Amino acid sequence: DSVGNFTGSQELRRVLGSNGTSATRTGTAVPRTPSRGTPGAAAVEPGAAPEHGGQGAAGIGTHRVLAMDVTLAPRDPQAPGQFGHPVAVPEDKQEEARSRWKEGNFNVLLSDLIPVDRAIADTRPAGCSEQQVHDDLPTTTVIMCFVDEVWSTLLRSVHSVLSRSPPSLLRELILVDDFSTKEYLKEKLDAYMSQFPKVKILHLRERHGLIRARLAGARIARGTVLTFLDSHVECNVGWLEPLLERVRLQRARVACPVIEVISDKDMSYMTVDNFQRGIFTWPMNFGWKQIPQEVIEKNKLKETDIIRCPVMAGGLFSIERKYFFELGTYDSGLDVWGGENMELSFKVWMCGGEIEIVPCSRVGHIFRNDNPYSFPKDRVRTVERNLARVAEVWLDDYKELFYGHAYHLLQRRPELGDLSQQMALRDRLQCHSFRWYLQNVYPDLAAPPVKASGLLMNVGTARCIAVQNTTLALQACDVNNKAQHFNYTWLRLLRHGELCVVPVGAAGAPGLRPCTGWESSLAWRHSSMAARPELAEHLVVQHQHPPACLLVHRVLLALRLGACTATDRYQQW
Ligand code: LR7
Ligand code: MN
Repeated sequence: DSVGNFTGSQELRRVLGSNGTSATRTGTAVPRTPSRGTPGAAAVEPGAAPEHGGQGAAGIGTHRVLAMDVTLAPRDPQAPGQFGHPVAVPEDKQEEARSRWKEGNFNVLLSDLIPVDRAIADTRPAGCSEQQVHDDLPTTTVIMCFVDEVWSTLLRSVHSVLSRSPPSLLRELILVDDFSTKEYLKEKLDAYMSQFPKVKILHLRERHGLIRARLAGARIARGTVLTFLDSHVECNVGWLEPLLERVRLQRARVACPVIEVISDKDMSYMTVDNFQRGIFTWPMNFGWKQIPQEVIEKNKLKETDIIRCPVMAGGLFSIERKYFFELGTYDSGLDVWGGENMELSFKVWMCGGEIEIVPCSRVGHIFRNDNPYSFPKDRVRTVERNLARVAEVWLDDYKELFYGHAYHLLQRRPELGDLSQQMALRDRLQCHSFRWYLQNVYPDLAAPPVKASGLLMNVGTARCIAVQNTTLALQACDVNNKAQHFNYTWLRLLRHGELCVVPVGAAGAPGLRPCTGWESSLAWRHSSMAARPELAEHLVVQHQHPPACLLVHRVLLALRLGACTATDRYQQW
């Protein structure tokens, strides 16, 4: 059962091909009637105790997933949005719908229109309702953080948890109010939730950001397992048992549901493609990537098979509470939003755990284009700083790839705060290297150690730069000559062994100096990759003002640094 596998059950070591990735989900409309009838999981009244397959107190056995399910008998079958169907904005409400959009960055008017306990189609793959789970599944505390969430959407999230989770497994549902400003999220929310003894509300007295807000919830949780959810979700029938089953079987494991799509426009509930892994691309952008069709066929993967993921989306997952704390929870130095899913994913895998998607567990989520709440500081800088913290602690030398793909970070490195505790934690847990992670968990990630390597050929003279002792010379190009071989690193250094090309060396011309790692004054920008196409192929020293270019002097035929001139072939490399 190697960790390089896509799934928990199949032998798969290599990744074939690669498809496009994306973090913005596109859904497929589900059948208009909840046709995938679940003979075994008939409607059960909320509040009724789940039946446990005839097992007495004497022995622990398994039973079928007997999820609580209001889907087949909704309160008001005629209500708009029932069964997850799309809803249209009434003609006379168009203007109102538009103006209310910004309350949540989705169609808030429609959310208010549809029942808070609507039914949705059972989108689980065939076979899920027949699966067995243990009788002694651990209990869970569901933790839902929110800041200024839309009232009806928050209620629908809560109702879906309460009505589709077996009461015996749901220890409590903790709502963490991250210092919301909306009046309705104060006494009115407390009053509404007081009818559900399992719901606890924690009103934070200052804005914590979702990362520290989750931690505040986790600290008071009493369930064996923590299950985190966003506050604009709808849990589908049978969502909880398979997650808890996977954690029960292996405590060092994070179990994630398939995240389905609640349309921000018409509030319909849509299913998504199967066989998708959670992955990231540089500079640490989360996305989903389809397992290649030939891999699915060759290994006879089934839609219900567990899918192992290099990283998780971040919002929806179950993790054993004690294990979460053993891992040091999140880096609490992460601010507001972003990057914490990368941090926990790397930590889990590199320190002996695993992350998987459980296809029989499905939860809808409203995907939207922008955060509907304010960031205490600049949004982009907050996320970049979080990611840089993660890179510094977990990526080893590969952090250069992160910085190299976020070029501007090379020029203005974010102030990262103290990382010593995170470093010490990684030491204490004796975690694997990032190289191990790449080889064993995410072998299909392109992570070349340098951006480019080879000869530095001047276009105007067709001659190449060579290292002669400790100076630079121009020579006839020769690929077999090691002295002409350079690496162009992710930190934009032109490197030959331990030596770096510096803009101005001892002789006032470009020269060589021992590299010292991070040194933006030695960085060369190869501008074919830049926003100035007129400087295509130039090697530009960015930190000089005005920027200077590496060139071959037309008369002396020697290396110089000079004013950048577009289309000058003596400046092209
Ligand atoms: O300061 C904040 N305080 C909060 O309590 C900011 C947010 N929040 C709450 C917020 O109300 C929401 O319930 O935290 C939750 C997540 O915030 P969203 O919904 O704005 O985040 P998202 O869905 O756009 O982003 C995804 O990435 C985040 C990175 O930090 C979190 O991990 C989210 O939980 C995560 N959501 C998902 O994984 C659902 C699938 C989306 C994807 C990919
Ligand atoms: Mn969300």
